[in-house]
Amino acid sequence: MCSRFRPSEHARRLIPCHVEPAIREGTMAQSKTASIDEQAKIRDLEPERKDSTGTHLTTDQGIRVDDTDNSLKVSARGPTLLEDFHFREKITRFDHERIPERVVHARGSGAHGYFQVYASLKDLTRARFLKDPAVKTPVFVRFSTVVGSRGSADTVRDVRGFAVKFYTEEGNFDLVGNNIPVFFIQDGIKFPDVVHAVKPEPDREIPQASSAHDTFWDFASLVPETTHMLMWILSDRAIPRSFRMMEGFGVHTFRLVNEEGKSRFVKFHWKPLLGVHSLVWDEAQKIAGKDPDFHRRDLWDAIEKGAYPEYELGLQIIEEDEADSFDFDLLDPTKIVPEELVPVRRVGKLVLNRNPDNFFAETEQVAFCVQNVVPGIDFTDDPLMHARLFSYLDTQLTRLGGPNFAQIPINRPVARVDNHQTDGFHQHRIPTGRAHYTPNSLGGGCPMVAGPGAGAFTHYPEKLTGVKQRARSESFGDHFTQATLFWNSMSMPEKEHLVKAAVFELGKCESKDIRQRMVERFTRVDAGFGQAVAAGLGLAAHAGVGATVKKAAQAVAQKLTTKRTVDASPTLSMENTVKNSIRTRRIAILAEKGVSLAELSAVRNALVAEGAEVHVISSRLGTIEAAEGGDIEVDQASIHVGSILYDAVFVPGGAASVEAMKKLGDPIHFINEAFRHNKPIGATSEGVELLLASNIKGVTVASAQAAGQTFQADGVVTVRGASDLTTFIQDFVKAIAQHRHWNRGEKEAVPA
Ligand code: HDD
Repeated sequence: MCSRFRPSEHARRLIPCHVEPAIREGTMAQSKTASIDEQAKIRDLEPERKDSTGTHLTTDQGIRVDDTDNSLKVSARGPTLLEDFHFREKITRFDHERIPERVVHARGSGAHGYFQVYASLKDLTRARFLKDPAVKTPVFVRFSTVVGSRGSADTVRDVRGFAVKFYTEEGNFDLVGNNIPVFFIQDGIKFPDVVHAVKPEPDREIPQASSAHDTFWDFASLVPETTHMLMWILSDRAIPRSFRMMEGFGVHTFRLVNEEGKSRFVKFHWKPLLGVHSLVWDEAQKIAGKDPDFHRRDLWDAIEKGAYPEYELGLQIIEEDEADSFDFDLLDPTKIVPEELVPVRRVGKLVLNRNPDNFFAETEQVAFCVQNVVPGIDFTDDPLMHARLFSYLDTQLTRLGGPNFAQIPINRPVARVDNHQTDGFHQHRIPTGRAHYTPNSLGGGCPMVAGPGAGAFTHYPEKLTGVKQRARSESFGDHFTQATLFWNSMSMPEKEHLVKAAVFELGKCESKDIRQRMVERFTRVDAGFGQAVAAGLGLAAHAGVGATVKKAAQAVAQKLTTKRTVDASPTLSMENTVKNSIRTRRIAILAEKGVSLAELSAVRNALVAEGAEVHVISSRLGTIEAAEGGDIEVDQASIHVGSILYDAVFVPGGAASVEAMKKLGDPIHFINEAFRHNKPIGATSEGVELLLASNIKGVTVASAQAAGQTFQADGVVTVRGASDLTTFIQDFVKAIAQHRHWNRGEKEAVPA
């Protein structure tokens, strides 16, 4: 007996009379749905996991193999025989190991975890996973870069994908977002254009994983709607320190629909509990060479060590009747809703606590589809979203080889799947029975459609009228106000980084016309911004700019009187992020033979107690002898690492250790580079001498406690001859929690 769904009128007549009335009427809740807990997806994947420990090698047909190193030949030196089925199978399987990489977001890293809502959101949505705070919904998350190929470096300047698959009891919900809340284009029909422009140029396949080339900026300079997103991509948001330290955004305005059918607009946010932090561009480029897997490794290591990445889900709720109250169109994906106008309500937490068992099976085969929503979450008429509703399913057909990709273990829902979609490449199910059509009487009318009372998805009955046309709404016409808002919201160092990034990117363009057009564009965003970029490129700021800017400003002023707006949004600045913890920060201790064990240990223990990861770095691996005697284990040799792979550096005292380091290029370079990249630097006792021997800039002060000098600069913490390191440690921890010391003077003069 089928006991799940509300039958259609027609099917109802065919339902055998022994089916309960509640089912016939579609009011009975789903009965065969798996109960969901944090481990539900992990359990679901369990039968697919394969551990070959203690087994014999077999062919794909299960036949044991006697030799996998020598092909079958006519004699030891003779030709290979076609009969050798093991050889042919092994080579054939190898030949077909690769599948097409994603056309965008090819490089990514995934992790399992769970999501739990803090309190029921039943006033807002009928989505069950958002209504029950007792439920931990399993998730799989994939972070990615957009432009580069699968093997490209992690730390390139790019948008980062932040895609979350929730395996809810009502089916899969995919929130396929980015770490930037707006997009380059307003209508999905332009997606192939923007992607062709940013990908390596088609004749030379150069450059890899970079927007710094002519075709991208040619497109951008001709398409004003890109302006707001360009500001974000040139900002430090595009070079995150870690996937664990970046925000995520659903970008589009979605709908939440509650049990009563009331709809509200919603913007989805992910807020990392560690705050939002970035790299420095010079550092990011160097890391791409030294450790191209920097972000992937960081995510993997954090999860392995139990430092689980955590993000809060934030909602901006906009009542339907408020939708027109802003100075932009809510359906325009190049716009944010400033948090100062609609606060972000933090409603639940995402925790990533398990690495995949197999990269290909999970991270590569996972297929996110924007169309995957559950009852209570619905779409809006954003034209970018609509293109996505088509594109994601379509792309998986090629990438994953056919229409049964939802049956691949990582993609299959934990909720039951029953339908008449059948056959096709790689069908894994064995549907039983004769009636694979609707309506049927031979199968008891099953599976039957359900009503909302039985958990069915019913599309929000939005009223629509209109004339068919290819057009862009006039309300999508303002491409500058929010770009200017972004500029206005940045701190001074962030503005400097934006200018430098623009100069870098445009300086890589061969066409002067493109540079000039972009300078004009940036000048419309902000005259000072445009002029600074022009100066960096050796160009004149565009003539007539003053008039354009004035006109734009007038238009904004006019809007201000009628619509809700802000002229700066402090929440957009990373300067205002969480800076209260050093958890998971990587800290280098530079040491050679003769280092002070007391200082090294006291500082290391204190940093580890605060949750940091501390490495002793020396000229070679093994152990070094401390000044007090006893050996200290070296974690990394300087040949393997560099300051770019650390968040802060500490130089303990010990005269012999410091004298040795003063004669080596690596420790001096380490200090110079850390300083240049605005990183906290700590030194105790003779360790201060190493700072003085480097090129870093600051002031030297006679030490209060002992002979010699201390060194002072923003984010540089030093002490000489203190018997108690408590104050030093407190100050150093505070400096590390700041992440970077952007206002450090004269850093540009330091050779690194
Ligand atoms: Fe997209 C992948 C995010 C616009 C077409 N997109 C993809 C991924 C993310 C996003 C995170 C990687 C998913 C994964 O890890 O497998 N995309 C976005 C966001 C957009 C956006 C936040 C704007 C708001 N995308 C967009 C448009 C189109 C696509 C307008 C097409 C009309 N996106 C794709 C795709 C991809 C994809 C070609 C490549 C691989 C895949 O889908 O599964 O279909």
